[in-house]
Amino acid sequence: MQITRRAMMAGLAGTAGLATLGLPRSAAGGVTVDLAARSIRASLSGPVTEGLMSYAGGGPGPVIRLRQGKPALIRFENRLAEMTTVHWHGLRVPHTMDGVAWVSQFPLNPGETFDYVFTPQDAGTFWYHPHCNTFEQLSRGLNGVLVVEEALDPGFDAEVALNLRDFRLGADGQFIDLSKPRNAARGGTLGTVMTVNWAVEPTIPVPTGGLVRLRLVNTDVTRVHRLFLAGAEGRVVALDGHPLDRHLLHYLGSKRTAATISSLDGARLLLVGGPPFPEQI
Ligand SMILES: [Cu+2]
Repeated sequence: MQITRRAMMAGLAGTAGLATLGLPRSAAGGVTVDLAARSIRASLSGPVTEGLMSYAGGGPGPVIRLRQGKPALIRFENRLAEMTTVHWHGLRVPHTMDGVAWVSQFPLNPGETFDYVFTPQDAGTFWYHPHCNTFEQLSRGLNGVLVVEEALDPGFDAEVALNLRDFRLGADGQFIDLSKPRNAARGGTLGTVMTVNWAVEPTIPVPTGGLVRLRLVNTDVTRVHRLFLAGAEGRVVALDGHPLDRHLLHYLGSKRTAATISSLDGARLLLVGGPPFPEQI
């Protein structure tokens, strides 16, 4: 008997369901994302830094874009040499998809995979990170921005996701102690290399005269960012995924902030953050 592809698919559709056959589940009508955590080396401040961790090959985790009300399937693989999970910060997901080791799932050993399946209920700016040896994996760079797009496009001219993350590196570019007890008992141990999307003071082009939405995510566990905008008008439109009617872009402390800016003709916008306090390094 000759089985055509069509006949085979019809046959499968007639069985109890694809999942019970061990076939990959798909996010029908939604978004499927392949994601892997891995150890990498990269240059952040000059010398190559060993022992970084990322969900991408050479920089911060990818900006994952999902759609409000559309199912998402995120196929995760742990390529680290240690256990990990993925937590979806701020997203309302089923308990079993929340990625908290020993609470909502068993931690994933090196080489193991897990399908995270959920349907985002809220549009907004979120992020994802491990929830297993969390402090160390986060400090080594393991995180990324997650965007849930509105069901109806609000019509911005451009959108920029900014992942604000400090690293604790010595002059040789290698990690120094990730936390100091003295600082841990106070405001936290600040980083030594301040980055945006893993770059020090990057320049990011935006369309002239355009209405630009910034998606600011502070992926640092200790730092409060005081941000100021020069060269354009800006306003905060949402905080932690909640729309706001508030003016001025001013600060960001362990928060997710969405801001709009109107860029001026030929203007250079400066998003300025204050430096860490030296005595806390
Ligand atoms: Cu979190």
